[in-house]
Amino acid sequence: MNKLFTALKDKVACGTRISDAEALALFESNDLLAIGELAAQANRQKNGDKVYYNVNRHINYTNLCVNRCKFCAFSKESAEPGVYTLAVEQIAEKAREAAAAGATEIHTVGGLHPDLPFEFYLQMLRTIKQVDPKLHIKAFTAVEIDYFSRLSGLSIEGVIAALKVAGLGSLPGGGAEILGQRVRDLICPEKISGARWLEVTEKVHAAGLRSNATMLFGHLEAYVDRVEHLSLLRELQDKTGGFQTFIPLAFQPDNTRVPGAKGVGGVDALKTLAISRLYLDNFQHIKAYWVMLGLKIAQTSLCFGVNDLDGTVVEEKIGHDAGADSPQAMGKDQIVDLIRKAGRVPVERDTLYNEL
Ligand code: V47
Ligand code: SF4
Repeated sequence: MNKLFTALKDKVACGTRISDAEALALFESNDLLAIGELAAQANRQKNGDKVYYNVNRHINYTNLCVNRCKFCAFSKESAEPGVYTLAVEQIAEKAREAAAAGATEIHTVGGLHPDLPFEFYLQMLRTIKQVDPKLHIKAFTAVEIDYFSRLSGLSIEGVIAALKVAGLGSLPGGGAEILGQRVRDLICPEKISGARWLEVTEKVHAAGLRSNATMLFGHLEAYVDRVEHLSLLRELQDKTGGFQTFIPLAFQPDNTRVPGAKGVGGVDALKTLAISRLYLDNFQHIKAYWVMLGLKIAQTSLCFGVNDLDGTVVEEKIGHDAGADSPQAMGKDQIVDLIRKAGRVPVERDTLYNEL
């Protein structure tokens, strides 16, 4: 075993933080099994044999978006075929179906719609809560919170306070992409900067809401951009402790406008999940989002430091519009079976990781 892995083995055993240089060396290493063994050990120390999942339902209220990120095959312009915006009653119907199917969470995000007023989003939250007050609403990325602030003239704090009163429970981790500006200028030049994403997220945590963090990988970024991204998240987590889960999202290239884009291979996906577990020592959970990874890699990642498989999802659009070949939904029994067949203990959780 070379010097890097000997040093990291000691660090993992003592719970000592790994450096940016070590994370970069791991990305450059081809010893996937050694990286995975370390990550599995780090995860075992934190989470034992448990693997979490939840019963949830995604609702994407509109695909009309003024940003038009180059990696996004979901968003449309106003006159394009396939553009849609759901009415609040249609959203309520989906929430009713979800509640009837035993969902504990509604995960709802959408495009930055040019015309909908801020009141639409408040009404949407209130309506879902009226359908079933027990449903936890995980909604809106930091990108949308920033947009609502510009739309309403309210401060970020004012937007968060109004959404909370209307029923917002927590935030998903989208919009982070790669936080470094060099890459953002290439893949999402219209989107808020990485610095702004971090600033809004800090305010979300200060308001007492938990959120997740994602990283979109496998497009035009270099390993050094991934390490910088992880470093910015680890730093903010040291400050706020408000992140629950880290979710590396494997880029799906179909119908996108990223030049030369290819899909993410299994080795890169597993390596990235494992290094995330090792580097983000202040994150309790690392999630394999099976929609973007496919079921086989998602299951295999349970041997590479992952302890969360997300949920039943039901109606996924963002990954599937970009060619994801995973199913659109999973039954609770299927998720439990995937986890058991990996020799681990499935645990249904709510959005805030209370065991159900
Ligand atoms: O921010 C867009 C990504 C995100 C593509 O917090 C793409 O629990 C791959 O954030 N290929 C939204 N990814 C999804 C998201 C999420 C998903 C599941 C769980 C949670 C959570 C959060 O999807 C966007 C963007 O980074 N995305 N296009 C694409 N072509
Ligand atoms: Fe709009 Fe989000 Fe798609 Fe970017 S990723 S184009 S902000 S919907």
